[in-house]
Amino acid sequence: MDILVVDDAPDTRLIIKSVLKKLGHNVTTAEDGEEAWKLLCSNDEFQIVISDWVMPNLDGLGLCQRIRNEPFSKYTYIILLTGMSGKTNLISGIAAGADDFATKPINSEELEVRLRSAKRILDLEKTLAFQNEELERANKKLVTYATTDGLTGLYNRRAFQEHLEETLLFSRRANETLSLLILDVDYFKAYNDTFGHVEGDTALKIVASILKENSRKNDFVARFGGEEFTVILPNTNYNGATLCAEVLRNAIEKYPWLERKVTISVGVTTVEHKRDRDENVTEMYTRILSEADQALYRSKSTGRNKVTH
Ligand code: GH3
Ligand code: MG
Ligand code: MG
Ligand code: MG
Repeated sequence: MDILVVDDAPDTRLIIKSVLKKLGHNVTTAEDGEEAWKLLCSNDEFQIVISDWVMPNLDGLGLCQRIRNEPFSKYTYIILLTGMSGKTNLISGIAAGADDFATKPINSEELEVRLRSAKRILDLEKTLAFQNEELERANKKLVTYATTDGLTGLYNRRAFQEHLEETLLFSRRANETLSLLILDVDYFKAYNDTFGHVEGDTALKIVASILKENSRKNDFVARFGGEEFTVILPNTNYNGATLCAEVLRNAIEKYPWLERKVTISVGVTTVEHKRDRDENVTEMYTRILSEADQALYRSKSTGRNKVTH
């Protein structure tokens, strides 16, 4: 193990160092708490600190407190050395964050067993840290699964709703304009009926990737369900949103479709937040979605493959 020995008495440092070396540890020494602290801050290898209590500049208690107040990524096990064996000392040592105590003069057998006990704690800590990392990785994966559409890899409806609600609240607070597009593939039932569901799925994947490729970095593209997609356009007004929608509609129309040309109809709605409405976020979400849906319906009923506000 990598051990930092802190003592202002040179002979004590030497004795402890030679005992620890014999036990097979890597040892670094410091003359007082300040020097030890500098070493700890510049090197995260030290697993154990064996520190004298009474030292000039920064004493053992002060060093303990500093170590415990600093969120080092790994746990530092602290053994305080003391010549005094009064109970008040133990209490203030533990209160400052010490894990164990050893009395001077140093007895090598005592030090050896105390280090073995330290190793048990450090091993346990390492296992816990590893398990924590695993858990974090698993959680990230779960979040991805829960927010991703399995077919297209776009965000799913759940992620869309969450993001739209957040964006609506943010834009209302910041008094920013925001637009929403709903896009629906035209006559897709017929496409499926003619070419089958597998070809239909492929077409949906292509539509999804065209939407993604032709959107800006901050636009939020999702599969709302079936052959319907949504795009949240933050900080975008009526003209900007119409332009974006037209780019998407055009890109899909121009794609070199093999079987049959696929087109989409788009409904656009823009939220100005001009008057301060007393809607809660769910009401806002429902209203915006229904406005975009009505616009989509107008696109459909006036010929399809078009963008309507
Ligand atoms: P419109 O132009 O009015 O939108 O006509 P449409 O045929 O697209 O509308 P409709 O809602 O009647 O049909 C949607 C079709 O989309 C029905 C369904 O078979 C198909 N569909 C929905 N989800 C999927 C999917 O995940 N894969 C495939 N292959 N087809 C899907
Ligand atoms: Mg001392
Ligand atoms: Mg539909
Ligand atoms: Mg459709």
